[in-house]
Amino acid sequence: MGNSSEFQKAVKLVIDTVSFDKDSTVQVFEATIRVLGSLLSAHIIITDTKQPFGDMTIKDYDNELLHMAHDLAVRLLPAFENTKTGIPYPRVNLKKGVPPDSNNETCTAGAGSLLVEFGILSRLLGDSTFEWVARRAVKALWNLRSNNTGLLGNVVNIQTGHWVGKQSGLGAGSDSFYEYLLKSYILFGEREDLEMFSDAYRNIQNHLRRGREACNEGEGDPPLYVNVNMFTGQLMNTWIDSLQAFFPGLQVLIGDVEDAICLHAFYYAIWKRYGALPERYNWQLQAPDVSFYPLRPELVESTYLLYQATKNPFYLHVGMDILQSLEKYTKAKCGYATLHHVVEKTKEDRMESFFLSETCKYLYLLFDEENPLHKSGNKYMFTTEGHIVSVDERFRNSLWQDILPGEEDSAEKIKPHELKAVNFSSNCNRVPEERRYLLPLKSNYMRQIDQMVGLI
Ligand code: DMJ
Repeated sequence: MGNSSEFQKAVKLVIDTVSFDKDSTVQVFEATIRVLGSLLSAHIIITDTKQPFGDMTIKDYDNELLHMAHDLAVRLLPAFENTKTGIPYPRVNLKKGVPPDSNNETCTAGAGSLLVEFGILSRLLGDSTFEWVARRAVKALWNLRSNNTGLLGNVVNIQTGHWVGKQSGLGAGSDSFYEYLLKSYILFGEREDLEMFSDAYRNIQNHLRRGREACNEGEGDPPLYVNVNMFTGQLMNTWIDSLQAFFPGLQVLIGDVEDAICLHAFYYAIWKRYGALPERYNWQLQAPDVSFYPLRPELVESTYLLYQATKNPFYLHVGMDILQSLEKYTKAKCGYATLHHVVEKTKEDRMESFFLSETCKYLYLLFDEENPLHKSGNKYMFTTEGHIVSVDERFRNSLWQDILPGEEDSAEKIKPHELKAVNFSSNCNRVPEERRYLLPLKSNYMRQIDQMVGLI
């Protein structure tokens, strides 16, 4: 937001007051994406003399945030020990390690989306440990995919490698696993990450996507990505969850903008109906299955990325609509509140940190056309928690190839300038100028979607 003095104040406050030496049991995934990610992001900005955000210097800065990130990551490491598969435990006590009564079951997203933060940390410190354990977890999960469909389930036993949750979908338990395969590739240029992502994307299209072929130019059936059994590809239920609304944003990053437009429109129709996204929406019953809305960012995130890709003012309209419903239904005396029930509009005394780091940030950036971020080309990428990290030579050390397991040829590493196929910060170049304004709005198509969600 260009507010250097507040940034400097906040960094100082964190350095002076935060300690991870606490007898506290945390979720490895949440601590990584929320805490480790924000420390690394701020450190990267502070130490980059060429960053475009104004005066971000911290007087006498001595890499304190990096040291804190290191300290936290070391406290998370016990989660990766004593697991037969290499897939980490879901929780760890910051002082005592894995609790004795710890659960052996974890979700795919929780265990398999640590690579961006752990990889950055490793490459900044020159210590491969963190990337090594995170990468081992991704590969272990990947190797457990079904021979038949190539899909992964949503819950796995970390000792036996047995799938406890056989549901394959794009929402809770799976979402960021896919996101981080692509984002790890963008950051580190390791070809195996792109290969896994491409395979996964193909399997998603083959087994999860319903609706007639393409939705080109707003014709055809709206796409719906359903939850299926990972081994058979059979439909498991008739709901989609609000976390899945991140997927159009990911599709923008890989250039599948037209499918992204169609899927986003479906979620927007649900938002229009309730002024929020219910946690689960049953597309058969046209009603919420789970009715709360904890101020999640996914729809705004996709809206922002689609606006960057198309520059179609429709997305400003969507953003305004979302902003107005947040103001109307969730504003509370000291912040914004989780909606306990999207129909009754009752509130809970709870505001998740992702409301600030993602929901508000993406809304702000959507309308801030002149933000330096938008003028820096492909230099920055968002982590799954909305923290910005630079796509940087620093993270592409070719020596790394010798240290990481299973890598043979350092010549295989992809250089940043080869990343043309993945124009990650915005894919506007992929949509021809003259079509940008036309893309999202075919009224018969929108009507079809409105009907599907019971709006009309
Ligand atoms: C965020 O914490 C992250 O985006 C995560 O990957 C899943 N979704 C939540 C917010 O809904």
